[in-house]
Amino acid sequence: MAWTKYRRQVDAWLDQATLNFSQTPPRLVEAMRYCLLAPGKRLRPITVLMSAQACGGRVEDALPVASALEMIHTYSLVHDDLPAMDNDDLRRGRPTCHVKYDEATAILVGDALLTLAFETVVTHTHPPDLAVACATMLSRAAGHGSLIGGQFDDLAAENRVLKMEELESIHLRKTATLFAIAAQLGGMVAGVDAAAIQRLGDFGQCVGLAFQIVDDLLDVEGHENRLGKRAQKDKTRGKSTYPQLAGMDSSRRRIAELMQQAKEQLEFLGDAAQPLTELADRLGQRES
Ligand code: GRG
Repeated sequence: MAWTKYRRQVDAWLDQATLNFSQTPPRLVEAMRYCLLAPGKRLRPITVLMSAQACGGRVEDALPVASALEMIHTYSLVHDDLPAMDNDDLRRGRPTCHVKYDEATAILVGDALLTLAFETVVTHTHPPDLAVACATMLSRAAGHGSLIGGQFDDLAAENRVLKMEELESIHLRKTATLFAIAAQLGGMVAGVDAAAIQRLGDFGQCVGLAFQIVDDLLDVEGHENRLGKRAQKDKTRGKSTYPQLAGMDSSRRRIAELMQQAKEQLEFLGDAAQPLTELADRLGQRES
C-alpha cells in the first residue's frame, strides 16, 4: 500500500538528513535522532506526499518539505513533553527526550529540529521561489499566530472550563494547521493554482480538527500500550476536551461531519483524491 511505501521513504529521508553533521556534538545528534526516528505515525509527511501525487506532482520533489514538516512536528512534541509544559514521560512508546537525556538537551533538540526543518526546505526544495513559499507557509503555521499561540492558550486554559469556540480555536491552531499545510505543501510542490491550494487547506483543516477530537476520545478511552503515550492526561491536567464539553456521541457525530466536509473539498481532484480520502477515513477511525 502507498501508505507503507511513503512511510519508508520519509523514514529514510529523515535518517539521511541527520547522519552527517561534522560540527554537531555527537550526543546532541544522538538525542535528535532518538526523537525524530522514533516510531511516529508520520501522518503529516504522508499527507504531503499523497497530496503532491494526487495533484500530479512527484513524490521525490515533495520529500524535503514533507520531512521538514515532520521535524517541526517532532520538535513540538519534544517541547510539549517538557516539565514546564505537559510534563510527560512517555512518547512514541519510549521515555520522552528529557527523561532519556535531560531537560536542557530536550530544549536544544527541539531548537535543533526546528531550525533544521527550515535549512532542509531552503536547501532541497527547487526552484528557489517554491522554497521561499514553502518556508513562509511552514514558519506561519509553526509560529506565534498558530502552533505556538495555540500551545500558549492551551497551557493558559488548564483548570478552566472553556467555551466550545475557545476549545476549537486551540485545536485548530495546535493540531489542525499542520494537517492543513501538509495538504497545501503537496499541492504547492505539484504547482496547482490558488483555488486548489485553498481547497487542500480546507481538507487538511477538517481532517486535523477531526484528528484532534479523536485524540480527545482516545485520551478518555485509550490504552497507553496502544497509544505509546499516557492516557487520561487531559483529566489529570484539568484540560477541557471535546467529549467533556459536547459528550461522547456528539463528538463522534462531529468527527463524521468533519470527515464528510473534508472529502467534499477534494471533489476537484476526481479519482486522484482516493488515497487522501482513505487517509481521512483512517484518521477518523484510528485507535492509536
Ligand atoms: C511546544 C509549540 C509547542 C507546541 C506543542 C504538538 C503539541 C503542541 C502538543 C502535543 C500534545 C497534543 C495533544 C497535540 C495535539 C496533536 C497531536 C495529537 C499530536 C500527536 O500527533 P501524532 O498522534 O503523533 O501524529 P506521532 O507520534 O504519531 O507523530
